[in-house]
Amino acid sequence: MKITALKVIVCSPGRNFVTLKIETDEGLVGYGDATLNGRELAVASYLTDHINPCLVGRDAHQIEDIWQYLYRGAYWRRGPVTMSAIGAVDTALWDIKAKAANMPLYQLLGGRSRSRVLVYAHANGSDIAATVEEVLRHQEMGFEAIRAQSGVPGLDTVYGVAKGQKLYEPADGSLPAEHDWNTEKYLVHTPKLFDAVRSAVGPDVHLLHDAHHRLTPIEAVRLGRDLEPHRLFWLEDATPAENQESFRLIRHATLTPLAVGEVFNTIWDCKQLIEEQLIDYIRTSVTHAGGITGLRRIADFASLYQVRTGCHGATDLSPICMGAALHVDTWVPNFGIQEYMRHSEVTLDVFPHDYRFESGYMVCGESAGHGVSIDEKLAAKYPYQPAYLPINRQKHDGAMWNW
Ligand code: CS2
Ligand code: MG
Repeated sequence: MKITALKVIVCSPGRNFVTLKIETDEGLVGYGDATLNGRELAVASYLTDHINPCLVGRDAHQIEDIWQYLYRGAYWRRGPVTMSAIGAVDTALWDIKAKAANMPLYQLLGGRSRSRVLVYAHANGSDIAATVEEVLRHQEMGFEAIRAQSGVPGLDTVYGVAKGQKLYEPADGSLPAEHDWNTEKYLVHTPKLFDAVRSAVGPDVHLLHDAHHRLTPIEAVRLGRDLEPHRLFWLEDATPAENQESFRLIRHATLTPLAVGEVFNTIWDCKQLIEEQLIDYIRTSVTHAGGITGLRRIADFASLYQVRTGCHGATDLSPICMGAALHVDTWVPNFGIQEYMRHSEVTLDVFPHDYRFESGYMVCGESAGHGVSIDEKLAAKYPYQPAYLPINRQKHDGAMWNW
């Protein structure tokens, strides 16, 4: 089966997405997500200008060879732009192969390991009371796992907290917004947040929190210890993970489970974290980790060390990524949990999908492939809008910090 055409669709139904469509001479079409929040056009160009011309005429069934060709052939390996482009090609080719086999993608990976996929929701609020209310609302909706993020007294805007009633969207400016940050205020406030949340929801709800790379290792130990009484499901991105060794301090000083990886794009970013069991969950996504092929390698490696998957599933990954992730989640033996930030209606209209939410769990569809496509006509009504992620500066001296 030959690849006959590759098309990059950049659209903005509620937020920016980059989609790759691959067509074949047997009439089968596959879709991949190539969205990299705040750098969308870099990936769109990497595909259009550098990858797509090399793939026309190749055998669409040769998924692994094409992955190796794109990974090794670039010479300049790895990185979020390269691996998101490879991820989109790979996801589209797996979609095509599953359609050719006339089976849902999870069957091609090895069949069903679970009847449904545990997901976690995002609950956020401007203060503790508002966040508790949101957590209770999500508990009411049937979620068994809920991430709580709240505003921090003394700071105007912090990661994870929506402005007003809107769905939280971090990329909110045509240039990067500059937010104040103060770690001390955050470290004093967050344990109080979870005191209130845990007493409100009781002992059975899985609670999660994302430190979003903003702590040093010793600060992460302090937060991990302060949160131990609340038995979190995980504390995410406790510290930036370029130096994987830095997790030794956190791991050996606190019982709070650790999750890392949404910004990783190859197995090398997390090899030490996994083989030294410095983390409990690996967060890499289908889109950013080189597709189904890349994610499957990481998941299999993680399974050797009792590290479980916890795929990134923010709204800045498209429904195509969510659909593909749910098929991986349905198959993967060392599954942990799937992030599920519900896309807006306008996004879901542009990406017809067959997955569904059922009181705290997601179920992937049974149609051939990963079950998600794009309505190109409707997508064309939502042209790309430049949007950047914010940055943090330390409140007391204005120095750059991690957002
Ligand atoms: C966050 C992400 O969902 C999460 O865990 O870390 O929403 C992240 O902030 C965005 O994907 C950045 O674009
Ligand atoms: Mg995160």
